[in-house]
Formats: sequence, structure tokens, C-alpha cells
Amino acid sequence: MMKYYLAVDIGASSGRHILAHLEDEKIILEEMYRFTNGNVTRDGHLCWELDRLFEEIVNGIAACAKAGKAPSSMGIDTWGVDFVLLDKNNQILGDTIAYRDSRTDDMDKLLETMISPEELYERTGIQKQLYNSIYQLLAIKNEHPEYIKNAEHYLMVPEYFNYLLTGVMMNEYTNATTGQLVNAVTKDWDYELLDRIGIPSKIFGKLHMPKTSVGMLKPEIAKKCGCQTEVILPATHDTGSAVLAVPANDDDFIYLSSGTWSLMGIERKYAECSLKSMKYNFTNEGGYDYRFRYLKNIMGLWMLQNVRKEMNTDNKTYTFPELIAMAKEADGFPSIVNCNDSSFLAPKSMTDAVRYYCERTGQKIPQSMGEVMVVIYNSLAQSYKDTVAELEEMSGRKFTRIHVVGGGCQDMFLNQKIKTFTGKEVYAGPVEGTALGNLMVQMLKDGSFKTLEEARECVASSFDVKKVD
Ligand code: ADP
Ligand code: LRH
Repeated sequence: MMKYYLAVDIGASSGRHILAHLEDEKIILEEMYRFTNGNVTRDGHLCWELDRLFEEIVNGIAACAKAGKAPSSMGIDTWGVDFVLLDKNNQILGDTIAYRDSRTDDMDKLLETMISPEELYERTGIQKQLYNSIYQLLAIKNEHPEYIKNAEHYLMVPEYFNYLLTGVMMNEYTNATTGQLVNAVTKDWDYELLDRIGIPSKIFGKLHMPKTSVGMLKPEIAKKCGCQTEVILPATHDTGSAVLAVPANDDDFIYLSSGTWSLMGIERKYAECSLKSMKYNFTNEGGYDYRFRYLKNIMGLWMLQNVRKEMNTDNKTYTFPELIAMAKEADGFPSIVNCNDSSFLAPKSMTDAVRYYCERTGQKIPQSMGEVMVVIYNSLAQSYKDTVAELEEMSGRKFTRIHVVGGGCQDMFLNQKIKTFTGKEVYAGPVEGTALGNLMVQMLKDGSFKTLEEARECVASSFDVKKVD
């Protein structure tokens, strides 16, 4: 009997059920189900549709069972920082507001009255991003103090789905670190920090590591799915899973997890919480086996996703290859924007935001959509180039290669720009890096691989990794 493993990988733009099995010492993947994701506006806030996403999770498991490929184990990973608060009846308090919502504007000023930015970085090693869970908790405390008062449990998005599937509430380390509430040295919730910001520590459960078993599906869920399976914790933070699947075992490379966000960095054994690192806004996210991902968030393909949405009409949906062809025609357009400018985080119109940035910085304003896209491509590549220089400065090393994983690695126009701008060797693949990292942890748990190195070796021999010319 073939043993199947299932990764449910939900990114900000889409979710997918990727099934895996081992055959002739290779990992074979099969996409069983896919669904869209994105924010919706409710009562003036950007929210996630958790109920719909949960239905999709169940539908996808059912699709595996229907195909006669019921998974023995499964794991869920999603984007970081977002969470729900549950009351004593285990019901969600309020809407599940998404990290791009503006409710956290100015929460940095409030937080600074409680702890200095320097001390916060020294304790957590996490980059300042206004969407981090710490700022979101302060925003809730301001607008709905009753939610904090009535909260019994803090569950991040994948943990909430695991709870709905199994009835078991379990916090997981890698995703917890994204929130800026975990101490980089103790690798546990920073209880003193929680005290100082007035958030009750009782709502935070023990932090569990990837490979921990959450439990079996509840009987009513197993019935809907048409199968029983064991839910396991992968690195529930998608970036944590993606970086596990980088197909290399040496350390002469920089990774770029390329999707809605671009996450560019290196793996390290210790968190670097120096003032210089803080100035560059590098982050130290907790990973599998307590490895740290020293990386930078770059606005990423979110910018193109939005331009695409603005171009699509009822009669025409542009494919990514069509968009790339338009951008190629306009190549040579000179303007560059700072991708990480806050005006690109959640603009009403990305096209207008790019044009306005060019105007206010005295640059040529892109007119055609091709020109707008070229500005985005070149600006992303410029950010990667700057980040490579900063990573080399901070680590005191030079790197030969960049490994690009995730949906964005299919964009050869972008891959070529990365090569041209950074001057590094660029390798693209695997596309489903995040799902693969999730699956690798399940395979490490059942002993199919003894070590992460062995698993990474198997990834390298199982998937076609393209060297970009
Ligand atoms: P998420 O972070 O939402 O999980 P993905 O890893 O799925 O994102 O990557 C989605 C992005 O990958 C798209 O926005 C698009 O820019 C890029 N992409 C996906 N398919 C293609 C393709 N066929 N060609 C070029 N780019 C693609
Ligand atoms: C990528 C990601 C990233 C976080 C952001 C919120 O999907 O998890 O690592 O910073 O979403």
C-alpha cells in the first residue's frame, strides 16, 4: 500500500493541497486541489474568510480520499502574523482582520511608550513591521478591550484550522516567532514583554516544535473528508516550510522565497539582534530545529498581482505569461521605486501608487501597463541587489548563488533580472517549495528521512532545478 502525505499550503493569494509519496527514493508530488485566497472588506476592515478557507481545507482532503489516495498524515501552513482570539466557549472574538489592514497605524507610537524599539529588537530579533501580531494585539486592546478581557486562547491561523480539524489547540514555535512576541534567546513566549504591553500570558499555550502530532480528525470531520488522518505540525509558517525545501546542503547561497512576498536571506544558528541588524530591518524568524532565518521582507509579487487585478475585466483575465510579454516590450523604462515604501502595502490602486511614487521622486512616469510592470520588475530586482549587499555585509561573507523557490520562481523574466542585477548564479525551483517543506517534516517524523540534510538531498534529486542563463 502506497503511503501518502498531504500538505495544505495556504498563501495570501491561493491555497493548495499537495499530496506526496516516495517512489524509488524520490519525492513525487501531485496537486489535488487549489482555491483562491485574498482579503475581503467587512465593516471597513480587510479580513480573511476563515470559514470559507476551512471548507476548502475539508474539500481538498475529501478530494484525496475520493481519488483513493487518503493521506496517512497532513500538515497545514499559512502566511505568518495573523491570529484569532477565542473566548471561553472557543468562539472567535470579532472578525479575523488581516495584516494589511490599517488598524495598526500608529500602534508603533503606543508600543514605544511601553518598550523602546532597541530593547524590543534585542529581545525578539524580529523586524519592525506594523502588521506584526504585537501591533495587532495593541490595536485590539485599543478598539475592543473586551476582546482581550474575554480571550482565553490565542491561536494563529494554521493552529485555528488544526483546532477545527482535531479539537486540539496547540501553538507552534515557527509561526509564533513572526508575531514579535517570542524571545530569541529563550525561544519561548517573552512573558515579561507580554506583561509590559498588558496582554494576559494565560492565552498563550506551550510552544510546540514542527514534527509534533496534533491529533486525529474529529469523527464528524473524518466523515466529511471520507478518510481519517493524523494532523502534524510542519513549520506552520509558510516561509519556514519554504526554506526547508531549498535544494542545497552547503551554505554558499542566499534563498529567495518568491510569492506574494519576497523573503530573501540566509540560515543561521543564532539570532543576530544587534543595533546594526535592527537598522537594516533584518529579521530572525524561528525555524525547524531552532535554525534561524535571517531575512528581509520585500514587497514581492503582491505588486504585480494587484496590477493584474486592475487590468482584468469581466471579459479578459490576463495570464502571467501574457503580462510578462507586455513587460518585456517595455523593458528599458528607467524609473525605480522603493518596493518597501508603505504606499505599496495596501493601495487602492497599485498602478496609481507606482505612478505617484515616480512623480513625487521626479522620475519618468510610466504610462502603459507594460511600463508600470517594468518599473515593478526592476524595482524588485534592485531591492534584491541591495539585500544581497546587506546580507554579505552583515554576515561578513560572499555568496555565489541565489536559490529561488515558490510560485514566483516560474517567472523567468524576474529570474533573469535577479541574475543581471545581483551578478549571482540564480537557480529556480522547486515551485511548490512551501508544500514540499511541509511534507519533508512529515517524512522526517515517520523516519523516511533521518536528517534534514538527507531530506534536502532527496529534494535536489527529485525536482528539476533550473539554472537561469
Ligand atoms: P503565495 O505567497 O500566495 O503562496 P505563490 O507562491 O503561489 O504565492 O506565488 C504566486 C505568484 O507566482 C503569482 O503572483 C505570480 O507572480 C507568480 N506566478 C505563478 N505562476 C506563474 C507563471 N506561470 N509564470 C510566471 N509567474 C507565475
Ligand atoms: C509570506 C509571509 C511572510 C510574512 C508575511 C505576513 O507568506 O508568511 O513570511 O512576513 O507572509
